[in-house]
Amino acid sequence: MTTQTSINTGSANLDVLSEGLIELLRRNDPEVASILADEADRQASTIELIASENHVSPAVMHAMGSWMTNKYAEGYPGKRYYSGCINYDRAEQLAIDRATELFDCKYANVQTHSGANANLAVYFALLDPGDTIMSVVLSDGGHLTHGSPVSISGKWLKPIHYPLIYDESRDDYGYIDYDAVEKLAIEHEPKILLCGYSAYSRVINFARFREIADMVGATLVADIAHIAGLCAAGAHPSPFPYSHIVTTTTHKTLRGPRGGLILTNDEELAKAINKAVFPGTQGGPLMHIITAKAVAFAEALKPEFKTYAAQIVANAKALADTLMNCGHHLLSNGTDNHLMLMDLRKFDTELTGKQAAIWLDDAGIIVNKNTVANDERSPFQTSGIRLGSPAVTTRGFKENEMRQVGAFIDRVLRSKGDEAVISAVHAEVREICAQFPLPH
Ligand code: DSN
Repeated sequence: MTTQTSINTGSANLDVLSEGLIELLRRNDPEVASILADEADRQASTIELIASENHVSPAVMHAMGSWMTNKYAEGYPGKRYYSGCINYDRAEQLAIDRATELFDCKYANVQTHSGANANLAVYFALLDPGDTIMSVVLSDGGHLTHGSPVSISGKWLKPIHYPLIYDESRDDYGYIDYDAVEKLAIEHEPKILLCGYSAYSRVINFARFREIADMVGATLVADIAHIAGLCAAGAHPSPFPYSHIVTTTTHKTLRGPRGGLILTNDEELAKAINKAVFPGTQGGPLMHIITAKAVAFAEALKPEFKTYAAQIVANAKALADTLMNCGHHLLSNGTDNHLMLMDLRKFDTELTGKQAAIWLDDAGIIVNKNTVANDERSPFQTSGIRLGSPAVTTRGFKENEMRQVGAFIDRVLRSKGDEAVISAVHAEVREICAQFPLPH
C-alpha cells in the first residue's frame, strides 16, 4: 500500500547531516521522512518550556546515529565479553574520564540507559527488598523511582516521604522541610536518604542532607537529573563532596543524549554500582548513546557551557518574575534554578493544569501539567503546570524574550481559552521562534 506523505521541514534550519538523513529517508522510507521532518518543524516553531527537555547539538545528535549502534559490548572497558570492542573501550573510557572531570569526582558509570535505571541500579547495589528509603513524594515534586507505589521502588522497598513546608504564611513556603527530614530520618533510620527532585525550584542543601544521613548511618543519594547541567557549570552547588552517590539523566540541563549516569568518590560503592548496572539490571550497553554522552560532556566542559547554565537560571527568574508581576502564583514564590511550578488554584479554582497545558499547546507553548504541594487533583488533571528554561535558553532566548513568553502565558490563561486570543499569541510565538533557530 502506498501512503501519501508530505515532507516539509518548514521553519527548521537543518544541519547538513540532518538534511542528508531526510533526503535518504525520503527516497527509502517517505513515511518516516515525513515524521522526522514534521517533528523538526514542530520543535522549531514552538516554545519548549518542559523543564526536563532540551535541544542537543548536531554533534551529540549524530553521534547517536552512528556506527557505534552496531555492537554488543557487555562488560566494561578492557573487560568485554565479545571481541571487536577496541573502539567501544575508547569511547566509554573517554565518557568516564570526561564525566569525572565535569563533576569533579573519582568514579563514573556511564552505561545506565536512563535516570530510572540509574536509581534502580543504586537500589540493587545497596538494598534488600523491604528496606527503607526516604524521599519526597511524587505529587510534591519527587520522582516515580523514589518510592511511588506504581514503581518497583515503591513495591519492593519501604518509602518514607518527607514533606515540604506547606504553611503559606511562612517565607519558606514550598521549600524542603529539613527539620522534618531530620525527625523522620531519626524515627525510620532509612538505608538511603534521597535528595533531588523532578519539580523543585530551590537550591538543595546537600550539606544539611549529609548531616542528617550521617546521624542515622544512611547513604546519601543525590538524584540531580534536573539540575545536572547547572551543577556541572557552577550554577547550582555541587552534590559533592556531600553525597555518597549521585545519579542523573544526561538529557535535561546537561543537554546530552537521552540516558543516565552514576557518580561516586567511593571505590567500594563504585564497584558495587558497576556490578549492579551490568550484569545486575542491564545487558548490552547502548554504545552509540555512550559515545554521544562523551560528546555532550566535552561540550559541558567548555567555558561557554557555564555562560549557558547561568543564562538558564537568569531566564527562569525573568519568567518567574513576569508571571508573579502579572498576578500568578508560583510554589515557593519563585525559583533558584531552571524551573518553576505555577499553582493555578489561586488564579482560578476551576482551572486544571491539564486544561491550561492544552490552551498553551494550542498557542505553540509546550508545558506539562504538574501536581503542586498538597494537590487534591490527580496526576491526570493536576492543579499546576511546570515551566522550565533549558530548551529556550539553548535557542538563545534571553531575559527579554522570557518576559514576552510570560506575557503570552498570562494572555492565554486570562482568556480562558478564547480562540482569537490563542490564535493571536500563536502567531507571535511563531514570529519569535523564527528568530531563534534550533542548534544546527
Ligand atoms: N519525566 C521526567 C521529568 O519530566 O521531570 C522525570 O523523569
